[in-house]
Amino acid sequence: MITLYGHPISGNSHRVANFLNILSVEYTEQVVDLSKGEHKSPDYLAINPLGQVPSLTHNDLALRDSTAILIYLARTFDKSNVWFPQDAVTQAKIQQWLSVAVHEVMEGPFVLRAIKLFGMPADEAQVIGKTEKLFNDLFEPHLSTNKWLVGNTPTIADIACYSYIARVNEGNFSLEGYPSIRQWLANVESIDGFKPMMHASN
Ligand SMILES: N[C@@H](CCC(=O)N[C@@H](CS)C(=O)NCC(=O)O)C(=O)O
Repeated sequence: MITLYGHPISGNSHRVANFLNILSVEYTEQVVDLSKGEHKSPDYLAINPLGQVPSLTHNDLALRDSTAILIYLARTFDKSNVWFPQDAVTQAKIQQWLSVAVHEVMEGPFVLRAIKLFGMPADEAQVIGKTEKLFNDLFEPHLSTNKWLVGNTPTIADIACYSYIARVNEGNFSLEGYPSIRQWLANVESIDGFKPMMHASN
């Protein structure tokens, strides 16, 4: 049995929920109420000592970190190996984007949204600069000539990078000047089984 411990407005949780849906894997969703501090309760810390969402349990296995969980799900349930192909070059290219998903995407789009939604203390002008640099130097040029982040079909790189970029508008950042990023978001949204991420205002 698979349980996803997450929160509906957490993009890290959405990455995993979205991929479970796309793979048609049955799972139970357990909401961890961050506003009530449930992620720091002894019961939850026994699953994830970092006290973060998401975590995933599969029978006796407990995993933390959204991108590690994506790799586990791809290896375990994607028998065709299209979401995380096995050759070295493709895996390395996917890892480049998983790293961007947990570093640059978090330092830019995630923080912009967290400033607006939760009042996270941060230098907003600096975070806008990081987001613009990430989009101008990496995502927009790459996606102007590529439909997907790696190769000719979607991979876990697309799933990992999607959620916070799709909701960067909730950080008052417009994607108006980034047509290739907007097209890529639409491409991800057209994948069979795609699960939308809840809007923070819902
Ligand atoms: N590297 C982790 C980051 C997880 C993370 O930062 N989750 C946030 C919610 S989106 C969280 O639980 N924050 C609460 C805390 O760190 O105390 C992942 O990719 O899953």
